[in-house]
Amino acid sequence: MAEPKLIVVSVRLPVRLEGGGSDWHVAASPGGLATALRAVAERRSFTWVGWPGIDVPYQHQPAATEALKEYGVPVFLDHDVYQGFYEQFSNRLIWPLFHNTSGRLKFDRAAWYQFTDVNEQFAAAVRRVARPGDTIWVHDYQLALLPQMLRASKLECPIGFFLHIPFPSHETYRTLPAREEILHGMLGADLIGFHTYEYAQQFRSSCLRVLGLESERETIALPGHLAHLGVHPIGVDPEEIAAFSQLPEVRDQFEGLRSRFRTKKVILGVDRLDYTKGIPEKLLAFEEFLGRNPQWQTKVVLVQVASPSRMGVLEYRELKREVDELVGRINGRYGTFNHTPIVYINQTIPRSHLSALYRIADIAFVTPLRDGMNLVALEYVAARGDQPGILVLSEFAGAASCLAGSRLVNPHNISLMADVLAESLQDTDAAEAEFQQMREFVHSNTSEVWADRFLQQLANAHESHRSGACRLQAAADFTRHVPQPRPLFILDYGGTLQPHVPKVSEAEPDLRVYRVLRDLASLASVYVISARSPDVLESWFGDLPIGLVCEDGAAVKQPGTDWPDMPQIDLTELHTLVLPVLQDFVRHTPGSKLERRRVSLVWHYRATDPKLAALRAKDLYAQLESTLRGLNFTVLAGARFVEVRPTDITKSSVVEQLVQAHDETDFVFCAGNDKVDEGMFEVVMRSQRDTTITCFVGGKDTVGQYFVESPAELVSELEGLVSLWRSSMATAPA
Ligand code: GDG
Repeated sequence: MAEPKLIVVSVRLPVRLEGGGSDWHVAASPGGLATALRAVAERRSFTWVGWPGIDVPYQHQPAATEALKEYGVPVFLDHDVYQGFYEQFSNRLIWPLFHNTSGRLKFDRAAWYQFTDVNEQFAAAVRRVARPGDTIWVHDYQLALLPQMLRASKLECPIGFFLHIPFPSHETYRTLPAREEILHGMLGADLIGFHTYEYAQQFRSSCLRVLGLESERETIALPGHLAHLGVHPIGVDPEEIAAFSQLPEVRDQFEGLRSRFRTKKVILGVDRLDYTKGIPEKLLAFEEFLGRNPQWQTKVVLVQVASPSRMGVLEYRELKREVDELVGRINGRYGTFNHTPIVYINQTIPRSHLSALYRIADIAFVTPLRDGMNLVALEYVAARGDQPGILVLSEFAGAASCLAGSRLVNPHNISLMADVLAESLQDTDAAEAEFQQMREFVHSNTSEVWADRFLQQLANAHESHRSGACRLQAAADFTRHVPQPRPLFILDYGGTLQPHVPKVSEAEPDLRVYRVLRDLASLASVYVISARSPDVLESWFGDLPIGLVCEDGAAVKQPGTDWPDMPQIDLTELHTLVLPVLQDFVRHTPGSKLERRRVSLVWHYRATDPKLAALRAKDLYAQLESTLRGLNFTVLAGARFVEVRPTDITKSSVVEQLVQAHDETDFVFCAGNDKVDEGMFEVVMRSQRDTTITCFVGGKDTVGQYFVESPAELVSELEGLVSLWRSSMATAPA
């Protein structure tokens, strides 16, 4: 069998296809990602899936695929679709929004369809090459829908997603028109990686606000799936960068620059020409610095490399005009016959030139308004070897959270940046300690370490899924024949057999639920547990030969009998101690409400602002626990409710009674959908019967042995079981 491989999926392949017709050749086009993954690619079987960077007519695609065979699997995109997917949706909507420049938003429905369509095409390409056990690592926002599409294909592969750009605050995120779809798309991954803790937290907060999904610090539970969050700041390869800087061509470049700037200090900016990179702000700060420090006017030069980027997009063309004008103005004002303050290079320069620039620069001036990480900051530190340099860095770059030793600036504060430049130029020789701190980070968090850590966490995340509950369909394997004596089924109702609905009046069982209970009752002892009153349960199920448990444990009606009297319980403490607390919480938590049941009080917060509700629920739980200490009442924290009820009247205590009352049976099946139902599972699993099946409805994150994703799936499994047992009875020898 072939060795399991790593499938890397990014919008661009790390090579560019050139040529045409049946004559294609491949040119290297390694970006930061290819460099970062080089070490991993050398150690394991590896495939890259991506767009080859050129329009290839349908009839020439086989030849182009053949030419690319060694480098990866191409996804060919029509020019129009690519425009909508890449330039419109990715670069004119997600990019500005995720970088907090939402004034530039453009939503175009056709582009959204093309975005979805391209993600589908990538999913199809991955499905063609993926084998069970392979690892799939999807990169960046353009492919944000892909993880969920791949999960839906049930590939049996760990799926990782890494976001290279920032994740915005939920206030910004929620303005995105396709906000639910994008979150769901990313949440399909086993592991979602971010450069910083802040981005991971903002993602969690958006999941809560937009999707109502509560989460743990590093996991978000979804039906049938647990998405892990990881903080993995990307690195560079400092040894390779240092070795490259020693190549003869780089040395020649360096010597040329040294003699050219012999008597001057050099400040360096290297950016794609992008409005997130803060290039105008940097130029304005330099202008102000020159104005306020005439002694430096002919002794310092700013070399600004601004490599052209996305020139098909209007905003980028406008930025180019703005930068051209600023450079012209500053050079006009402060330039002399022998000195040009800003050396402006609006081209992509060869790597050897860049490397020499990193070495000559006394100060790297990196000023993005927002940036996922910023590789230039890391490359500058790596390229200098042992020679210290000063990094003036925007606090809005992800790198700011890692590079202790950099001089942080707010790029919106032009005067402050001018001050920091002036200070830094005074003490370029005194920056050794700062530089060592940065050096340590860059050498310990290399690109290889980054990739290895991500992939290790991905493997762990995937493994932790597999060791959890199994999907219920496996249960049928243990139980081909109707167990004898009669099996026992204990089924929660709301959220388990029938989905939760906002209005109580719409909560009645549909025909399928009714029928499956009726059929099951012909083979098994069946009990349904609900929060409803005896009257409601009677109106729904009164004519079925099943047991009913009202108000989550207040009373049990045995099959074929009448309801017993409700228990007489002293609820004084509930009404004197608990009721005022809950009323107070209702007053202070808009959207929450109080439900008075016969034996319990319930505070519901389904309609409350999720973040406030989560905080209030925790407070309430803690307050009630201390109020009720030593009393005979229990606090239950369920899905969007907190309930107080007598300790011996809970679902778990009823299940305990039912299991004891049916001590003849060796088969107990119990299903529930809430955290508070887990207590029922524990009772059943402790009961020491030959077969216990405890099934959680709504995902694997449970102490139960099995799971299904929805009430509909549970009902259909029960239908399957009934029909399996009936057919086994029909074929059994007389
Ligand atoms: C995204 C995120 C995150 C630039 N000009 C030239 C040139 N470059 C190289 C630099 C560097 C790369 O391009 C730029 O990387 P950045 O990190 O600064 O920015 P993005 O391209 O926006 O990358 C970013 C990154 O993904 C990785 O996760 O850090 O936040 O936005 O490597 O050296 N290279 C050459 N000539 C140039 O003129 N040869």
